[in-house]
Amino acid sequence: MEVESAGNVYVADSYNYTIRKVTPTEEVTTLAGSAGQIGSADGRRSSARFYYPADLAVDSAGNVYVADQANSTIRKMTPAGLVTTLAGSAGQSGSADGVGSAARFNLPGGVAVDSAGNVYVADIYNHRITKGTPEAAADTTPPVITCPAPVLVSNDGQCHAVAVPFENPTATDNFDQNPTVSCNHHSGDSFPVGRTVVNCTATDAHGNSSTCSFTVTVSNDKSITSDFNGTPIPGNSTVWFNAVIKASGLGAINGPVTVNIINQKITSSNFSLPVPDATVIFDPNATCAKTACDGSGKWTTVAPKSGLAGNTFLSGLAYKVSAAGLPGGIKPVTWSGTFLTDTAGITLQWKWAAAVYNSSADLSSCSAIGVKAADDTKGDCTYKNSDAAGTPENVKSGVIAGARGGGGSNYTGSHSGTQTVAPCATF
Ligand SMILES: [Ca+2]
Repeated sequence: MEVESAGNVYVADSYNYTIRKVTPTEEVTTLAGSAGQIGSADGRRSSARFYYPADLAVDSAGNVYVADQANSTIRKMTPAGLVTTLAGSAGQSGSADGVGSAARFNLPGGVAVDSAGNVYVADIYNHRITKGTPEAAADTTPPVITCPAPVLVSNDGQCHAVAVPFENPTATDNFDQNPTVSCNHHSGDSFPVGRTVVNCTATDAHGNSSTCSFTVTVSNDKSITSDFNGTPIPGNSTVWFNAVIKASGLGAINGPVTVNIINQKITSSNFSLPVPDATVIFDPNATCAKTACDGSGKWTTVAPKSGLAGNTFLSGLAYKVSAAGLPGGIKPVTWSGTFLTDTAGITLQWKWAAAVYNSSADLSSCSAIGVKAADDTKGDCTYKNSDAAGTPENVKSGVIAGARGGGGSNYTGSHSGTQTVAPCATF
């Protein structure tokens, strides 16, 4: 029972399972619940149900807090008569602390509220007093948002954009049953060939938010299939896969031209190797060619835009062979990827090779192996020799026969057939 400032008396009518009010003129009304009807339903006025409401408290705004004892929950009724379950879960007794429905009580018998809106519960069978902070202040927890897995769709071999449907992210929240979710791209939007990052945000009713992102890749894969090794490849050796390009059409374009290859894979019946993205920048201000890789294994090569003889290194991958080695006669082996450029009008002559390095040669760090960036005997910034673009100069003494190489001075292996590629000008 509680007397509020206006003189109204609020009563938890335990055995009628109702909340009642007595005015100063002794008029008695039932505020919520229905006499004789046991339950735990939230709802307005008589549609709400209680199960032995043992005690109540009224805050300065007129909200009524109820220790709904046999439900082991704390209920809240607004001045408009809407009853919700503030804390606990009906029929689930326990002693867990938590927010909202995650908290547990064991037959709570008393409730009080202070001027700050903190709710105190006498949790009798747990022999303790529990404090709950006000809802708005309590929810500082952002929603949990889950983005879909990366989306990969293939177009029809052309460079136009395609509509890509995807599963929307899902979000849950400690208080808000339906946090809003929005993304900077929508399912069914048109996506260009290439990789687009979709950023999404979930926001709860109190303004807490969290983000996730995923990628939508529209591929336009080109591939080159080649024979591979005639003889077995020894265990613990490394296969150095390397690819080169020669660009044409650069002279008609002002400024630098960038080429990217994404969605690269090297596949065969014996292995399926994802290859990090790679970039080549043909820079009118570059006087020599050089390449470097980052921690993810992505190669970036900068080469002069004109005057370079031969090929330019594009991409490489060191594949450490297991102790069991690889059998002879693996074929075919296919290298595929999607070519992109920032400048329309160029074409690329693309080919790949693979050489084997013995178990003593360490190719595990791409930044340590010293890859030659250009065929040109003078055009590489570091290696003024006749080695082919893609030679791992710092480990080349370890080359042995195998894959597409015969050992000796064939540090890259012999090249596959050449494919002419018109990259999609989509970035
Ligand atoms: Ca929240």
